[in-house]
Amino acid sequence: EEENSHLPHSQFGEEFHVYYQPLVSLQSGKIAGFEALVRWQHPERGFVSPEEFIPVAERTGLILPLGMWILREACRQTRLWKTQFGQNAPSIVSVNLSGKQFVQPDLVAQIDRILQQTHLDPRSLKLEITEGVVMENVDRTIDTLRNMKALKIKLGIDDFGTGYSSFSYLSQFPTDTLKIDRTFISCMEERPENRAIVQTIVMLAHTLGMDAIVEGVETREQWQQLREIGCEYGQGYFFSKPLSSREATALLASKP
Ligand code: G
Ligand code: G
Ligand code: NA
Ligand code: MN
Repeated sequence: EEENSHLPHSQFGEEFHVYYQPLVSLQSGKIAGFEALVRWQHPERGFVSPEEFIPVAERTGLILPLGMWILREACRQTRLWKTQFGQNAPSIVSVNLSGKQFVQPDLVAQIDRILQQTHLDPRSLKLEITEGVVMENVDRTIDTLRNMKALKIKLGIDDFGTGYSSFSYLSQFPTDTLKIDRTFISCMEERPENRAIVQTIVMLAHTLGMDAIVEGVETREQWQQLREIGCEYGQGYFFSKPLSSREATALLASKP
């Protein structure tokens, strides 16, 4: 089929791996889901950070087939966990979409096809789009987000607080979560104004009918503060670093 116009999946699978970082409910401390994060193990260069290769993949267009491979892989794994762990399976997998992917005219059709192929319940999939990308062309964004929402998937705004948001538009986005950029969390203890900013963003999320997620939670102290603020979910090294699918499976198996 038309997949033949891209590299075969197996070629990505040799060097690229999808890792999974737990998303934790801050109230209960339980795993609510995972964020899928791509890793590249280059045969000569060794580990290459996505911060390095994602921008290159965007420029060259490789992000389109690679991004779809990542999405399919994450959906396949999540569906597998569902059959393995049933009620105790993570209820959501969150996958990052790059700006270039977001503006593809056939994006929604491609997502729909992957959901069909992997038999994943669309309510178990969330797509994360950065604040910078959603604010680039808000009319197009509202259109695209609505079409995505029609698939019954979840949507999240990523790296919130680093770009420039128009709040009037934000209220028109059919998004489910607002993820607060980790730069605000990292110096929350030393700088009280950062705590106020986090608190304000959490309130903003709730006002807009969204749940708040914080990333970069590295200490118990931060976890406690964020829980007091009323933030629903967190991820970060305090809970777990991103895990290979094997490690993530072992973690799920170890939970009662
Ligand atoms: O996993 P790590 O924190 O090293 O990721 C570094 C950057 O690469 C982050 O901005 C993250 O959002 C991005 N990134 C990681 N995995 C993916 C992916 O699968 N797709 C896209 N578009 N970006 C990713
Ligand atoms: O841009 P995005 O939010 O998708 O990036 C997620 C990146 O953050 C990943 O590369 C992941 O490895 C990294 N990350 C996850 N948890 C932590 C943390 O607690 N501290 C720091 N510094 N980075 C983290
Ligand atoms: Na992300
Ligand atoms: Mn982020």
